[in-house]
Amino acid sequence: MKITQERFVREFKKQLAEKFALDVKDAAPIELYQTLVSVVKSGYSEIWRNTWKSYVKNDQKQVYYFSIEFLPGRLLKSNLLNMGWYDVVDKGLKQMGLSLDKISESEVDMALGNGGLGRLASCFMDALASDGLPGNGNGIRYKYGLFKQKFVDGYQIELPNEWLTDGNNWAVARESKAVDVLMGGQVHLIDNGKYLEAIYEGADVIKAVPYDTGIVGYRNDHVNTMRLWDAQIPASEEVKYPTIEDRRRVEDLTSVLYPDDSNYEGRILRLKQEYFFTSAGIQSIIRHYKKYDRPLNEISEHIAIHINDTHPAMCVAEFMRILLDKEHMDWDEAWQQTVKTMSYTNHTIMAEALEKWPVEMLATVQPRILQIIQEIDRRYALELEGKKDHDFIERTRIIKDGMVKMAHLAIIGSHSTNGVAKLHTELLENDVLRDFYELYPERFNNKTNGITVRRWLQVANPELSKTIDQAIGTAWRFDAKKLHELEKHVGDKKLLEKIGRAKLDNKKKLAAFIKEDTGIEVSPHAIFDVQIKRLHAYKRQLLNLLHIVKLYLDLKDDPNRDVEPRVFIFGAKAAPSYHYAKTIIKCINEVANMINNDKTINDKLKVVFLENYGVSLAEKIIPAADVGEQISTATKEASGTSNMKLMLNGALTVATLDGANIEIKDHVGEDNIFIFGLTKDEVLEYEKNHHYYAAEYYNSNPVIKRVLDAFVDGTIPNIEVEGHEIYDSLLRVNDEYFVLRDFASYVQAQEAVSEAYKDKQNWNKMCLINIANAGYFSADDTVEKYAKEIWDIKPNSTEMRGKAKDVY
Ligand code: H53
Repeated sequence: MKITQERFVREFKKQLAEKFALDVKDAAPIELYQTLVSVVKSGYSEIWRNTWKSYVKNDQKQVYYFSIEFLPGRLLKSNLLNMGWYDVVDKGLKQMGLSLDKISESEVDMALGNGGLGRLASCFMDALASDGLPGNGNGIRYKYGLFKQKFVDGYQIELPNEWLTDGNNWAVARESKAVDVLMGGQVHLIDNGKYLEAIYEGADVIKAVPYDTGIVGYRNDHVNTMRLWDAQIPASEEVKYPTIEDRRRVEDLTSVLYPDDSNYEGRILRLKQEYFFTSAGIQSIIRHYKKYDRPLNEISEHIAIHINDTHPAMCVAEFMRILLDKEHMDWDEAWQQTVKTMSYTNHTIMAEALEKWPVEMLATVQPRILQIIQEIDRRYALELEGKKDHDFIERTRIIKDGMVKMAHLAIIGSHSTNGVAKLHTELLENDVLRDFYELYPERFNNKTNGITVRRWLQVANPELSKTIDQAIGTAWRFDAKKLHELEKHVGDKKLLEKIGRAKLDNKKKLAAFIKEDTGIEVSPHAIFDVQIKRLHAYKRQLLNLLHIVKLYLDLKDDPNRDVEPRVFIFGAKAAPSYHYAKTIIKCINEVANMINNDKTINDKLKVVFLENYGVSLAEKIIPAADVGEQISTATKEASGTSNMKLMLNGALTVATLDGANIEIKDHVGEDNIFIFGLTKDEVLEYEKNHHYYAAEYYNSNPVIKRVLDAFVDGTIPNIEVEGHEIYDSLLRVNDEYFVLRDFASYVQAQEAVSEAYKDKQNWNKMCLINIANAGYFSADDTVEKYAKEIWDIKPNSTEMRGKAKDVY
């Protein structure tokens, strides 16, 4: 729909009157928001329908991205931007005395994910649509999103996140597309003369109802679908669930998102969730495929299914189940189609995150799926007999010691396994999945993660976006790699000043938000040093904290010390059951209290821990960051994506040589990033030879000793228990993540940051180089590589990218 300001205002007023019988001046923010969503939706619904129809008409190969998490955040502004409506709507609302920023605040974040994995899935959704690619999301519509975080006396408290209270205005429920998912009970295979028939007894029938959300591509008349499934009781089964508790047993299946990131809890409900959305998705894909009478032994030429981490690994077995039991295909043919259809991304090498499920548990969730996995495993071992030694086969088979290894299922059952950054893929190939790499070298590949530059720069940081437009035009808005043209302007002092000014404006906004949210006053002229990510020991928020305590103690020794003022900003949720992570939160909060209330410190040092970190809060923090902390122990962070978002917004990175940090360094050059710490080889060597003794660093480095002592000698108040826990984890449990080993090197890097900040012009130059190189981490390009090298799908639109001009 072509929109003009006049037309938008008319439509908005009309829908407000129809929906709520209200005038603009009488409407509450939520009513204004809901009206705006309806107007926006009516703007893309026809394109949505046409996109889908064109896939069918052109018989186009499509990818289905299966992910147990999606973390889209708010959709309003990003949809407006992608539709090309942003400015018109902004002005139209102003004309009515309204503000887009304020209305947008009424949108509750869609927080159906924990962190990097879920946010990546949403960046990919946006990129698939913007690349004009036929791509669909498949996941779970949790009734409760990731918990709301509050701090009480410095401790994290979790509150339920009932994001659906006002309804979700973007999604469309499609009862007519519901499918039945069978769980539990028993299964018998009966030879009926023609084929083996699977007879289910005593299984629960669960109705999976899809909720579809349109994913609008950037100015290309292309809208894809993210399909999230809700669990309901089928009408025919109502009598089986007479009490509220009985009903809950079914409905609770999609109630809560498990709040763990890079970790898994072996709970049966989680396994049920995994089977539920996997089965619902696969059934609906095959049903749709069959609608057009296409032969099933060619299905892999028409659809690709992506397994995002191991949670949807049962896709392999469910696909086999349908081809075997419902379509009566023979095993070999079904297996061939399955392997050709499936692909898998590994997102971690951390042992605790690699899912293993007890065989008995899988038997109670879906006995037929277990049978199929057992058969895949048996055939796998048989196939390798005589080709590989016994140990190799035992190490790599799917079922071992009564546990089903989901990563093995995903690798054996798919044609592609990729890591998410060069280093990560290298570690998979040479270390964690070495055996499989030896077996299937052609299946392994790297796809370094990417982010959507639209949300993380165009929407989140309009000031910087405009500055960039003035320097290099608007082509970067269609092709983020064009940001690189900024490098030609590295000597343009006016531009450098403007970049500095945009940052200062954003810092002022964040300072106002911090004041309103926490009561803490911070100076926008201080360095804003940001660490935003899940709280996890390997991400080493603790290293950051130890450095802060050092700076504090230095200032206590010498209050007149000449320091570059800093505001340390944290945003992080800890899994509710992750005790150590919560201890670190408490300690950060108490250090913050101590420092912020110490009059002798003044504006030289401030520590702010913002509550309830999520996508929308990230959009406020990132544009205002001067420094991004990417300080995980080398080898532990598969990729990281906040590193990319922060550099894109002109923050300089303090980084270990871990995950995608290495590729960031390769792009910006060593002079434009602050690298420190152990390398991958050093970490692996320590881990192999066990000759790291943290206490040596404590005993030999008086700074470390003094900082650690502050945790146990009462210097930092209110952490009697927590302080000891930290102290013991480093000295008695021997510092699993090499915090003390990297401390001195980290301090040095931080000193270099302070020194560099003194020369503002040079600092801004470094920022420019970071912005200019961030385009290499655009999700549009990452997804294009998946499309070409893994999924074999092609764009259907007439390549609008780069063609629409004069956006702003
Ligand atoms: O996935 C991100 C990576 C990040 C990694 C993260 C992740 C999760 O958020 C959850 C589970 C998991 O196995 C991995 O920790 O390094 O950037 C996207 O790839």
